[in-house]
Amino acid sequence: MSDGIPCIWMRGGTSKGAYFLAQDLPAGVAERDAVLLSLMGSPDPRQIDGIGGADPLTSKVAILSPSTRDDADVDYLFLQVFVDQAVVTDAQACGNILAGVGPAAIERGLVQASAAVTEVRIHMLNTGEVAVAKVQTPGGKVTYAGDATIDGVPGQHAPVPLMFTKIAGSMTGGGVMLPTGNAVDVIDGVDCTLIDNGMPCVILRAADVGASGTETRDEMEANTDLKSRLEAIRLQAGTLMNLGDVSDKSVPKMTLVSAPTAGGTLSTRSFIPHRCHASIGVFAAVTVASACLVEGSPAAGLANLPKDGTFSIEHPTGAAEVLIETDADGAILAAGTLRTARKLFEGLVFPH
Ligand code: NQM
Repeated sequence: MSDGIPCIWMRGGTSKGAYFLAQDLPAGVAERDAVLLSLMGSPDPRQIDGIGGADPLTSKVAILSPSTRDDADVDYLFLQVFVDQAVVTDAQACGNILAGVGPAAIERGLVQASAAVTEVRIHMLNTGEVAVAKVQTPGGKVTYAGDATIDGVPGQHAPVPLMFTKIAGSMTGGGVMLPTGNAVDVIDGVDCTLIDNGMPCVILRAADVGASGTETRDEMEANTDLKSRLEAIRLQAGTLMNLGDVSDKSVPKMTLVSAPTAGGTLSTRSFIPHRCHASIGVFAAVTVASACLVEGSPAAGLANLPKDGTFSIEHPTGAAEVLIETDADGAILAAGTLRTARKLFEGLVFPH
């Protein structure tokens, strides 16, 4: 395909990605993925022949289409394009790229702005759940200007609050958070919580794998022994979590937890799954916050639980705020977070 493809290049939360309408991409999965690999410049650690940013956090794709469901306005398929492997996977959701979906859907005419703030119900095709985003649309147009801040992104931008319900077992199935039914499974001698409340994660104490949990992203990435140990645990956890052989999948994520150091709930360092995250994923943060409520788990043992339901999940560049609503028995009813997004470029992108 030598003709250009209409594309919006958008920052969503702490990630960046290419937003397309499904109708503008090949319908066949193999052909579509070949196009996406080509335009991102994968596989190549520098993605020099594409628009990807040589980092999993900037090698992401959102595909939007009119919703197939009555209770949603737009369908959103998230695809992770691996940087250094010829892999495109739909085996995870992405709550950061999700932050740009409402604005992009309005910009591309899939959703009409209805008031100063437009509520966009987004059917997340990766997990089958619906997220609700609130987009600032003064005068019927999306604005990205505002005074909201999120750690990991410089400056102030328009707020995009996101709310989720029924995300337990999003990829691991069964509508339950703990796919093995256990607060702790011991893998290679390490206590792990295998959990999915929006994102399949393996949560373990940093100290149990010889880390302090306060390392920088670069320090973590340089620790090849730690990375091999985590990958060995991850491959076993994948099977236990009903995810099958995860060697070519970006889930489960590996999250090392330690006591908070900045007044938050818990400190984290996440591997997604091979590179260390510069901050933490949205659904990963929701899942970690949920793990803090699982009695007997490593996260619960280290967490300083909030009284008002607002969890502050510390990460290498600050903290992510997660709101968790529970019922009288402590069961999780809904989760939410605040993100921002910014349209960076709109035009045609040219696959090779
Ligand atoms: O967990 C990175 C990100 C993500 C995913 C990753 C995400 C989420 O920060 O919802 O947002 O875990 O691969 O964009």
